[in-house]
Amino acid sequence: MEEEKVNHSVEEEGFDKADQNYDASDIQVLEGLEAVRKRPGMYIGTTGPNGLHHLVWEIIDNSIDEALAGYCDQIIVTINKGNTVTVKDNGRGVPVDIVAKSGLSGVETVFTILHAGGKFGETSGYKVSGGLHGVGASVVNALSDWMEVTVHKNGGKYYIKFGKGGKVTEHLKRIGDTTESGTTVTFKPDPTIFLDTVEFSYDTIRDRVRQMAYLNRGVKLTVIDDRGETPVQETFHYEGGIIEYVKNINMNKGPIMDDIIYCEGFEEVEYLPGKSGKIYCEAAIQYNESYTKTIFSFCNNINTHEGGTHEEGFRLAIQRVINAYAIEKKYLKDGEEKYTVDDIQEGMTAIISVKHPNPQYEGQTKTKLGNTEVRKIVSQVVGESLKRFLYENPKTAILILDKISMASKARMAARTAQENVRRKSGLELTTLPGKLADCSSKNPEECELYIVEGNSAGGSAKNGRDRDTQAVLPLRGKIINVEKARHEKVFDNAEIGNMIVAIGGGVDPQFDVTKIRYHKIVIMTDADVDGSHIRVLLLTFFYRYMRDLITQGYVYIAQPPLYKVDYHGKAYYAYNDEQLEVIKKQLDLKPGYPFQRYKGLGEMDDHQLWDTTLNPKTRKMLRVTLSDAIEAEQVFTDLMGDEVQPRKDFIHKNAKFVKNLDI
Ligand code: TSJ
Repeated sequence: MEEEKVNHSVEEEGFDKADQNYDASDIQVLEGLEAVRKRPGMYIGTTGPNGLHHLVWEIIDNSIDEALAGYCDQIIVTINKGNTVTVKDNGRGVPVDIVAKSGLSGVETVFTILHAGGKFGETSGYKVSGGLHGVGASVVNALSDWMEVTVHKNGGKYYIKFGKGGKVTEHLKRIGDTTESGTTVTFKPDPTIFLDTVEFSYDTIRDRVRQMAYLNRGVKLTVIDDRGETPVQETFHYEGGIIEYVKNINMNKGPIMDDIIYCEGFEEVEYLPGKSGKIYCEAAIQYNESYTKTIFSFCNNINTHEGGTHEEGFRLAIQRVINAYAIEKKYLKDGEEKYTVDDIQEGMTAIISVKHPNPQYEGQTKTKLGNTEVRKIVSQVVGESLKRFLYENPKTAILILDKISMASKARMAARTAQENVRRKSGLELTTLPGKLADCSSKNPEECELYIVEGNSAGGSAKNGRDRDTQAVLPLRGKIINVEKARHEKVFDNAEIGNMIVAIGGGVDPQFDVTKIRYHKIVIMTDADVDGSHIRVLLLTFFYRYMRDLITQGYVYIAQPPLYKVDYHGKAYYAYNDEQLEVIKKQLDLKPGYPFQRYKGLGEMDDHQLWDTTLNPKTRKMLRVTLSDAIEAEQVFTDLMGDEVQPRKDFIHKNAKFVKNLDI
């Protein structure tokens, strides 16, 4: 009962109070590690694969903090045989002497006492980083089967080991001499906590480690997978930091300039009464020849998906500086409409990264930066650097201003055209397309829209579906590649227009996910190269023009079977090669017994389509929830870009893309 109360108070008081009391030298005991084990979700969001990997991020963050403090430039992350993880850095080493407040050694304090501010949600929303050490290591310890720490410091090598749940099993002792310094931590996640899986994903860890290398320039990060026959190893080290990040994103997008506009600055602010700290701000910008914007923002190395005050400051700056420059250089004449932020961001790739001692996160997924003081700082830093860049690089400035001016003209032309069309035809944007076979239910929660490749499959789907809740929109041929087309062209495309009207939520930046008419949008394409191409085109369209549809998990990929075996008048379906083998075995079929390999959806009749792909009771579907827009960006870039090499890898990457989806 006592413990219940402790838990409760932590939930009630939450972050604000904990934060006010927190100080690097004033470590507070809030509750025992037992509380973490009781409610792991409160600390790491989930006990699924995301939560499992959170453990690794928590440990790496400590080494990154040491690097940001200027004492560490190398971090090695190893996935060992047996699915343990080791993080090693060459920093100063976690302090080993006794901490007055706890009466324990520094190491033991960091690993056994739950620190204020260490509470973080699924989104890593509440993360205090940048100089405040030890945050989260105790949470990892609490959720580990065992954990060991080696510290090299002041000529001595120290060792401590913890058992299940973080209890000390071998106290800190000096086990030898050393000339090095640094911290090495190894842990094994507790399988009684992580019931789904305790297997680490190399790709997931590699992607995050690479991102950390981009966001923290100069730090050399290595990731090693030691589980296989031959070890796999990659090292990431970017002296240019986010400059190289932007270059990488633009690699296949056709940059229109060689340089990157780099902005940097910091300001000391009183973020709470009596508490001051430095807020660092960095941004890197480069234009490419596409018509889409690719802007990612971070606070304390966390991707702020929902934007926030740093992005607002960025927008204020680019709008102010670009318009002032355009007026001065006579791009804009007296009385002409100013460039909008959308005009300026067309074809812009940018990374915005701030580091804040006391970040406040808001929004549905707690990934929106809320600190109001950040707006002005980012606006000033970006404003000054951008202005300087334009004056120092007049040739590049012309390329940029030409691009923006074209975007602006196109926007005005599109607006006029749209108004004309609407006036002339009296067309209401709500008229549902004729090709759509809608469902009778008007309750979006139970409604599904099948977007089906090809007319014949569309016909089978229309006949085979449940008319109450399942709507079918057949697609004729390929849809436009939105990555390479102007906005007006995109909206001219009939297939796209049909989808927009059918789905009913409009398009970004005004897309309103609360207005969509179906809560499941199911992409149904053939299991061949064309099918996967169409699928990627559709996903790209949703990603660019209805992003919330994807981020909130409304998009699915139908899984039609690949094989059918007819046996004694019954049909057996297999969705992959393994299943086909199982069926052959179970039916005890002789080698050479015929089976059908479906080349397209069109080969199935209504009933077969219903049985295998449409019937909610028996079908299988993949849910598309891109948790990391940045990874998606790389995949889309590779797939959709002009470069030949990435295209060659099309099938391969497409497989990776689907794997990247949370299923
Ligand atoms: F969190 C952790 F304990 F698990 C952990 C901490 C894990 C790893 C891999 C590295 C670290 C870590 C901590 N690396 N470097 C440090 N540095 C300190 O803790 C440290 C050392 C000296 C001083 C000082 O003021 O002298 C201050 C700090 C924060």
